[in-house]
Amino acid sequence: MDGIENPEITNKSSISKIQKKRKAQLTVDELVNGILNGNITTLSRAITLIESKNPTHLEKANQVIKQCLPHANNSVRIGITGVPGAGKSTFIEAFGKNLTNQRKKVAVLAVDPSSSLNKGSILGDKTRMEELVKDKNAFIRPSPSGESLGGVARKTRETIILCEAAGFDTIIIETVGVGQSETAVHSMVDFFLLLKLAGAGDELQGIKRGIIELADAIAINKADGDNLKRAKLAKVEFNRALHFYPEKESNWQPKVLLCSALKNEGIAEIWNMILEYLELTKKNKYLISKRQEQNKFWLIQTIEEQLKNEFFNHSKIKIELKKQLELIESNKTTPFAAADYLLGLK
Ligand SMILES: Nc1nc2c(ncn2[C@@H]2O[C@H](COP(=O)(O)OP(=O)(O)OP(=O)(O)O)[C@@H](O)[C@H]2O)c(=O)[nH]1
Ligand SMILES: [Mg+2]
Repeated sequence: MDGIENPEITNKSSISKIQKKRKAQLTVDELVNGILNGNITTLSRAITLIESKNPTHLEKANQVIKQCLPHANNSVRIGITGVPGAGKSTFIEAFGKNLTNQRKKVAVLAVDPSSSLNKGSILGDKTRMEELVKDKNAFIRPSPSGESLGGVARKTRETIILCEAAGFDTIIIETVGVGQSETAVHSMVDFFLLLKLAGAGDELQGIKRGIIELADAIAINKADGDNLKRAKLAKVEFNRALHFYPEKESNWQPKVLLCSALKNEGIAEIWNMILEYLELTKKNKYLISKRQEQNKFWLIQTIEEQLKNEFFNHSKIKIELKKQLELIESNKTTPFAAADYLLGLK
């Protein structure tokens, strides 16, 4: 059968341009070589493959990741969380610039649970990272959209490997302090930093006790101008509160610091503290064992995620699940009997 004719308004030259570009897909070797040479365009293309839902892309992405793996693992991975408006973007700009000024190469990634809703990303506001965006030693990549948290987290973790292979020695992973995303980020970083605001209570900041427990440090941001006094008070309170938490396996005593991302104050101190943490945890071998534990955790996570996807995407299950849901609605079966039945089908 004939296809649909091109509408007259279609620009023929741009069509041929797009077609040429499609043909110019890089091979696995080209991708790997580009990444190892620190080519940012190639790195971006490889990440796009990781994020793709096309099975052939995935296969290719897996080969690229596998070849990059021996060149990965040699960065400092820092997680940063905080409620909307805490100043994450402003902080990452100041913190990142401080590092690139020291000739470090900084990659900024995100685990954004809301991206599936608004198709956007918390890193979308690159305006707050104006300088870092332009910096040739920085690489900023928003969260993949249209994915479950598990999917986003997995892709971000794979992206870390590619960034490390591309020579990025500091990986920053941003997440908004709501939902389960902090736990996911915590499980892929060496150091977890919580950004807080002085004055607003925990309830107001939507921060659960569990997150404070995950934090290796709390930075009270916006400690400037009229806010400075309140910030200092908050520091005393947090320091007191932290003493009630159980000792960390790392033997690290979580710190509370003040900073002003806007005025670039207290930023260098935070980096120095992270260096101190690394020194301690390298010495007591916690860092290595933590990364190993994280790898094991991700193995199990990936299996769970994959099993779930395979199950729910199976054509027979899709039909039967719908039927079982109707039976549940009309009280003709129980959720457990329905689950047993469905799980037994495949
Ligand atoms: N006074 C002051 N304002 C700050 C500071 N850091 C950030 N801000 C301001 O706080 C507002 C929010 O900052 P962002 O960096 O966008 O905060 P965010 O945490 O990235 O917010 P989301 O992207 O919405 O999650 C902006 O208007 C910033 O200019 C600071 O240290 N001091
Ligand atoms: Mg932001």
